[in-house]
Amino acid sequence: AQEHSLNRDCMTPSRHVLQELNSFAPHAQDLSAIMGRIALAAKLISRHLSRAGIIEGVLGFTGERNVQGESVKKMDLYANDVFIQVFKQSGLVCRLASEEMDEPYYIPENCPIGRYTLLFDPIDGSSNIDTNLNVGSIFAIRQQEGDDLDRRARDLVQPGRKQIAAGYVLYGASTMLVYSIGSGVHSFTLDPSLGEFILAQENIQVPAWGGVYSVNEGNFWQWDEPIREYVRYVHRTPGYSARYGGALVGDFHRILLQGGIFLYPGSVEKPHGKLRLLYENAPLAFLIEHAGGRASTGTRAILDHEPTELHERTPLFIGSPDNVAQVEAFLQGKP
Ligand code: AHM
Ligand code: MG
Repeated sequence: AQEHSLNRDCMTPSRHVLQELNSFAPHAQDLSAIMGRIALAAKLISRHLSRAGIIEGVLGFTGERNVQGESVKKMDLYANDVFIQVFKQSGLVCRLASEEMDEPYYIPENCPIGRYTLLFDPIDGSSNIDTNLNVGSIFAIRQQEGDDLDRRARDLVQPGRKQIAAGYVLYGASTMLVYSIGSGVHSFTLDPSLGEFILAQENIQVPAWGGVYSVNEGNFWQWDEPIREYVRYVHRTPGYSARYGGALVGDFHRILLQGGIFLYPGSVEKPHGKLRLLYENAPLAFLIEHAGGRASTGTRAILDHEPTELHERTPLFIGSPDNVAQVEAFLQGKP
């Protein structure tokens, strides 16, 4: 029994990657090292968040606006820098693209051998920070393709099917890391006494149906009629419960474990919704598909959507397969 529990205590994300892939597989060592660096980024961000209000630079805005015209929070910048710093001198990742950066960031010293690209949302749901509610980080790993110096990063502007791994960190009551390299979805909890992420649950499967629906109903009058019809249907049908936390990672985590659906439809103001394909929708779509669920733009799988630009947005309907199919039926006018 002791051996079993020690084995479990030593199951960090880097080691888990080696267990999942054959250790001699071409990418195994690289992906294991990448996961180790992401875990370090998560710990740095988690530590910073946990001292909000007592150290400088956690709460509030920087006074600047990002590429998409949104006000930048101090934590957005800190977390973005953390991801860049942990991959310096890694020889792994040549380029990083994030929600907070206009163009991809190059790490020239890694480029001769760096074979991967990291796409990430450093702090997702950052409006939650100032009130001490959960936020997250989202990431995806792709094989480096094309010319390193192509600043427009055409090779990154490709469907989510190109992802070889994806995951998120949830900074909640505890800090969790959830990832997949295409063989199941696995979660880890940060043990603060050890400073390590330790395996919590392997091969997570989303329930086929769930009663939770998660959507910002403040946008009701901005939606197209089919979405309004769906939400009216939910209101008059027993068995549904609304849950919306303002941070996608937290809302998604609940649905992954307990079933249901998260919706961010297009609206009059934002016809493609708010969430970004490459940093938010595609990584979570990768996870949900590997957990037996579905993610849809309303008309096709998120992972098959062909982007035309780096910071592109799409509507998002993600969660239990039966719930997603039902929303699609409403959108097609045949519920
Ligand atoms: P952010 O990455 O700029 O923080 O924006 C994404 C967040 C999601 O976490 C969340 O689901 C959504 O925005 C909430 O938006 P809204 O306030 O419109 O409901
Ligand atoms: Mg985000």
